Amino acid sequence: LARPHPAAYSEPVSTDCLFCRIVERSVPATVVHETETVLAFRDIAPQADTHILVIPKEHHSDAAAMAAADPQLAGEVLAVAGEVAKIDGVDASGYRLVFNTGEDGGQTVFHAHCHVLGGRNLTWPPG
Ligand code: DGP
Repeated sequence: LARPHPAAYSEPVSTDCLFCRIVERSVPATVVHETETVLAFRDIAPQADTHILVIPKEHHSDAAAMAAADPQLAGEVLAVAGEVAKIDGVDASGYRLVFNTGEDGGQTVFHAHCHVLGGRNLTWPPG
């Protein structure tokens, strides 16, 4: 039997997911911007003056799963990333968008999120 497409496993809310808790406001966060489908809030352990996480409100385990299940939503996450860079005033100086994915990628929270990092000269390659 063919296995269902991975997108078929995605759920709007995952009961044991920290970022789903932030979306429903049962865990507090400093919200920077919000749309009907996307939430942006400050990272609890900032790695730069600007360090904002942009997440889909719907639960997807990582960026690839989100893009496979709902490409428009992935685009909305990117658009909000650009908007919060403007809100923090780093759009002119430059900033970095990062989607850590899986263990080797350094992902620790398995709800898709885009890191928006800026406000300092970011080195390359990352660690
Ligand atoms: P990653 O390692 O790419 O999965 O990034 C997860 C990020 O989430 C990490 O930079 C720290 C941040 N984080 C973890 N717990 C919380 C929390 O409770 N609140 C906020 N605002 N950020 C959190």
